[in-house]
Amino acid sequence: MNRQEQPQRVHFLLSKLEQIVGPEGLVSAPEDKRQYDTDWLKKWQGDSCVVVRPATTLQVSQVMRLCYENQTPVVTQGGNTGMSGGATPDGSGAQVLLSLSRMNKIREVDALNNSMCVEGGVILAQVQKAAEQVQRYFPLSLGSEGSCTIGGNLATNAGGIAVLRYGNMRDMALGLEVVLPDGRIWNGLRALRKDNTGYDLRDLFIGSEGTLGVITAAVLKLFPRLTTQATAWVGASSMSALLHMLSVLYEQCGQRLVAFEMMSAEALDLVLQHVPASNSPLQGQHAFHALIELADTHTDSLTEMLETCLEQGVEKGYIDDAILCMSLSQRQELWKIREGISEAQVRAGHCVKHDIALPISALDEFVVQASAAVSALSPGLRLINFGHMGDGNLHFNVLLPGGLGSAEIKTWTQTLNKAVHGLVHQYQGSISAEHGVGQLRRDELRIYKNPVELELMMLLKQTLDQNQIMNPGKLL
Ligand code: FAD
Ligand code: 2HG
Ligand code: ZN
Repeated sequence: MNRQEQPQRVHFLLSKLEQIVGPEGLVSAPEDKRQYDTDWLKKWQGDSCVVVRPATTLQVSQVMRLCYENQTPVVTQGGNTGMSGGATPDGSGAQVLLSLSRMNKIREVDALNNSMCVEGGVILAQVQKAAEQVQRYFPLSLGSEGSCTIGGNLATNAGGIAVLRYGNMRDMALGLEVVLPDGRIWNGLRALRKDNTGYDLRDLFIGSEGTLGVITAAVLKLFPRLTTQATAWVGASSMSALLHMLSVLYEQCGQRLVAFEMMSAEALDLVLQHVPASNSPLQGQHAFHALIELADTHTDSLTEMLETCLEQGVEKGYIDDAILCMSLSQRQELWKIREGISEAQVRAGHCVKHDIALPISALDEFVVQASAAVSALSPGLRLINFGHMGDGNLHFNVLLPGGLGSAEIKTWTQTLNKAVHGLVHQYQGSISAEHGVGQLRRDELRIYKNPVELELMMLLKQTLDQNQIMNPGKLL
């Protein structure tokens, strides 16, 4: 569309959209649109032509049909907490931003089937609460759980802190309802644990980052409620030592081990510096720290079990110090430190993020080599290394020195990405473990993804989204 055509076309589109969703479902004033057009990290600034907020699946379908017929690109957005710029429109003023924020109903809770059917815009924390009300547990847990949505969690196949026990979001979904790019509704809301009737379309849409369709509802799995917990914080002198500690816990606690979150001394220091009222859990210096949590449905002896493992860890030299939580408030304080890392990075300046996955057995060697590679580039770079070590996912982030201009930031970003992701590739790891590709990793995907896989992905995209209107410029 050329510039002269644009205002007329936008006017036409707005009036048609208003007929579908009513005035309360449209946001068009620039000052009101801004919060949708900018991402959480304030890294990407887009300019949508309008934000449309349908309230039902039928309305989503009608919106998509209209956009399909008019070849108008659509960017789907949930809680807008994504870290890869996937939910931010481009700056053309031509893309419709479809927000799921009004599709926030819990449709059904079936405790006997251990499942729950919810709309795509339901906030994750509300799902967790609804599960608790029927003595069940929904295990996806992220720092953004008060704002991110189930649709966004599915579209990014979110990970978080309990993956080592429960898997990713993909492992917590039974069925989906998806509005296709041409407006057709696929009702795949099956609440079954077994269904071998052909290709798995559900898994195709999970992790597709809004590029294949709009996830309007999902049937989620529920799990037994965890009633006992034991939490500890440990300090170790190396990643290798910490990995041995993880192994002891895995062997002796099995499925009771729900979280093993690592952070380097630099990551901890950053939190202590930038998050008010945070205190170092241990005395003395430790190169690496880990927050460990066991949980179970019944066993009362979890604290003793964890204590025994920690004693063994100290005896064998895997950890140098540890504290075992004795109260709920102490536990909350420790989690506050872990969950404060993202915010601390934002306050500290510009971080070049690397959300990587490696075989757990390769983590130590990788960290030694990658840390040396980063240090060799410049002594002014601060490595903020932390993550979900129990499942092999590191946030191997690098804080740049202050006062850099945008051109220097861009150059540093390219240099660091090349150094870190090049090494990840050598170790057969992934350059996006849990945050998705979005616009952040799109170009790098072409470098590191197997060409056959890429070609198949492009064929699928072409088949499902013939007019290429679903989140263009993201993922592929
Ligand atoms: P959005 O940001 O709105 O969208 C993300 C992507 O999904 C976009 O591509 C968008 O187009 C698409 N999308 C959204 N909704 C739909 C839908 N209904 N249908 C189709 N496509 C859709 N992520 C982790 O995995 N693990 C973590 O531990 C973690 N911690 C975080 C901590 C903080 C403090 C923050 C700010 C973010 C964190 N994240 C984490 C990233 C983010 O919260 C997750 O990726 C989350 O799943 C995104 O959900 P959302 O609803 O905000 O999606
Ligand atoms: C986390 O694990 C999130 O806290 C965010 O995935 C990671 O800030 C980051 O880079
Ligand atoms: Zn994470």
